[in-house]
Amino acid sequence: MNVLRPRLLGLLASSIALLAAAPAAYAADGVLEISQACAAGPGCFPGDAPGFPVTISSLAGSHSFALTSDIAVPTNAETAIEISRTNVSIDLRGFEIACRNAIGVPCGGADDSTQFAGGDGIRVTSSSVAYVEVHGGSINSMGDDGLELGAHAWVHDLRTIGNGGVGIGTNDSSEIRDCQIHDNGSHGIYNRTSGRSRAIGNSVIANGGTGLQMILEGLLAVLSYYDENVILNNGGGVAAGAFSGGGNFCGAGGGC
Ligand SMILES: [Ca+2]
Repeated sequence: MNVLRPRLLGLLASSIALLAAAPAAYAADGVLEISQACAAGPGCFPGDAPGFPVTISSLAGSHSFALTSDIAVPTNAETAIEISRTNVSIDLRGFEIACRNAIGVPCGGADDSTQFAGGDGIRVTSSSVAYVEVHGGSINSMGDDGLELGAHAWVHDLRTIGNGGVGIGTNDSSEIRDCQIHDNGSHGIYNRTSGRSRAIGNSVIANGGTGLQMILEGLLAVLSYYDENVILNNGGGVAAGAFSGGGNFCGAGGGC
C-alpha cells in the first residue's frame, strides 16, 4: 500500500473542511457578488458573518458589489445590507431587496423613526461612512428605511416602494437622481444634514411624510437644489431650505 495515500487523503479532507468553513467569496471582474444564498447562509465575502445583514467592510477586499438574486429578509427588524467602509458602489442589477415573510408576503411598515435602528434595505453603520453609490434595482417593503446613507451618497436609477420609514435617506452633499420613491411611510427623500445636495428627476409620490425633506440644520441647508421632480400626494410637499430649479411638478400634499 502506498504510504503517502492516507496522508494525501487527510490533506484533501482538511482542505475540503477549510473550504466549507470559509465565507463564500465570488469575484467576477473584481465585483463581489451578493445573493440570497450567501446572505442568509454562510456570508458573502470576508468580514461578513453568517446571516443578515450582509456586512460590507474593508475586509471584503473590493469597493464594487453587485446583486445576483433578489434578497429577502424575513422580519421587519432585519437589515439586508450594512456598510462600514467609505467609497462603495452597489449595483442591484435589476433585483429587489425586500422584507418578505415565510410565504412571501411583504412585511414592511414598522417604522421606528430612529436612524440606524430599524430594518433598512441598505444602510451605513454611522453617518461618517461616506461616498456610497447605490443604483439599478428596487428596495421595497422594509420595516424601516429603504436607504439610510451618509454624506456624499450617490443614488440613481432606483425604486424605493412601500418601506415603513424613509424612501431614500442621505446626509449632506448627496445626489439623488432618476428614482421612483412611492408609498413609503415617512419622508420620500430625507437629506438629514446641512444641504449641499441635489434631487433631480425623481418621482416622489404618496409618501406619508414630506416629499422632499432637504433641510434645515444650519445655513448650508439653503444650498440644496431640486429640479425636474414630480412631487404629488405626499404628507407634505417640500420642506423649506432648498432651492427649486423651477422645473418641478407639484400638486396635492403641498407646493414646491
Ligand atoms: Ca452577514
